[in-house]
Amino acid sequence: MAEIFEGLPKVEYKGAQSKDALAFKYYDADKIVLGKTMSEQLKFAMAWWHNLSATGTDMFGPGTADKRFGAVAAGTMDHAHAKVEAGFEFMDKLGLEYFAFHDVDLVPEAEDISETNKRLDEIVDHIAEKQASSGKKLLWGTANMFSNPRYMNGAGSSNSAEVFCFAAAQVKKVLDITVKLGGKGYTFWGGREGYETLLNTNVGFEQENIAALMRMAVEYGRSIGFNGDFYIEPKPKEPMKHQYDFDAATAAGFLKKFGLDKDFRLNIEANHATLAGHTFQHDLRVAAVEGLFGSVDANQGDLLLGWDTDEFPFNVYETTFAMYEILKAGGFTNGGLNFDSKTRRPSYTYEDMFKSFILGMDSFALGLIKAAAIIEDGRIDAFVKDRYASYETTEYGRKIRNGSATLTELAAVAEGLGTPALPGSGRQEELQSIVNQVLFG
Ligand SMILES: [Mn+2]
Repeated sequence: MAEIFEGLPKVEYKGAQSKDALAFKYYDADKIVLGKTMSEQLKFAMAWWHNLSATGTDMFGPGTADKRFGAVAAGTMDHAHAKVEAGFEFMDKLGLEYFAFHDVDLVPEAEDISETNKRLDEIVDHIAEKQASSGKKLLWGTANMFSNPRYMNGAGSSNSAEVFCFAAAQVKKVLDITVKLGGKGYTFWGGREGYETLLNTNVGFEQENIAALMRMAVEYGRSIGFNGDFYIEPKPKEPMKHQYDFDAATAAGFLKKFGLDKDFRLNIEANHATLAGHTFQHDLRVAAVEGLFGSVDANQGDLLLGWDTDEFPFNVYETTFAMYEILKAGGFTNGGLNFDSKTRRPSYTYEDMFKSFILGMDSFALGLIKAAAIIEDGRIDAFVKDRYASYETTEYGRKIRNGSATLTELAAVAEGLGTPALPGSGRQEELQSIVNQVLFG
């Protein structure tokens, strides 16, 4: 197969002083940070949809990028094969070890699902061959259950049992593919699992049905040898007015209510967290606290806009705080950092695809280096520990923690304390200064 990204090099680490636009300044794959290589800590993945399929189409105009990759026409099986060749050449040149896809990113959908599945079998054989020769791995697979008009009211949450069956068929097929390609994750992003108006919606019924679909996915997946994690990817809105997987806390409650929390974890997307009115860091922390931290869709939004812009990560404060949370959660096991990010519409060249990933990977590499430095510095962790010290240094504090305290005895303690001391300064500004000192030296 001819080289597709002709003239674009294998991207190398050249260090922070380099002015080579096609080199990494911070991502040094084999460098050890907190006991693991950067590539092990970061586990970068390429999203098939944005990188190989998206052309910049928006509701105001057609695409600007030509992503036929040498195929005569887009939307053909020739094009599907060309995307496989392009994807593996791209991953090789960028040093990406993982990829992720939806079923319909891989092949054009046919009228009949049996025909779509035949097309998938053909392309999955091609991907498997490329994996065997390159060692690239599938981070996770997912079924697109939001684009086809049949999913206008959702998939698991659809009012139509017929549509539910199509959703089941797609989930089953993608689980088969995920197992065949050795994937360690299967993601549910509930694109249209929500509602436009409560006037036509039975919320409890729809949530039970979503859980039923997920339970069937777990049963089927485990029966065919899928031993990875299932993920819910929270998002509060868009395309629906309200989506059931609103944020990490809502998704955690849902998983625990329906007994799915043993098999499911959360795939936290930066721009979805911010749409929910949280920071990226907040949703990562909630996932970790719930014991559900799994994987990350890496991108960044524009806080001045009310929709999901899926930009390549650029803000190093954000990547630092994200990596701080990820390291504190124990790092990735089956999950990784999937770039659910797309070039801006005017950045339409192959070179822009490379530079986008260089930006995203360097931003997260820098975030990893700085988060490790904050942890090694130790002042912030020490302050947080000390802030709760009264629960260790007093008997009543210890009893509150171990669950043996009563209101009566604590009321007696309060009476004995007279005028209580204030709880100690939060020292937010001091801590923020420490962060700046670590980031900028
Ligand atoms: Mn997004």
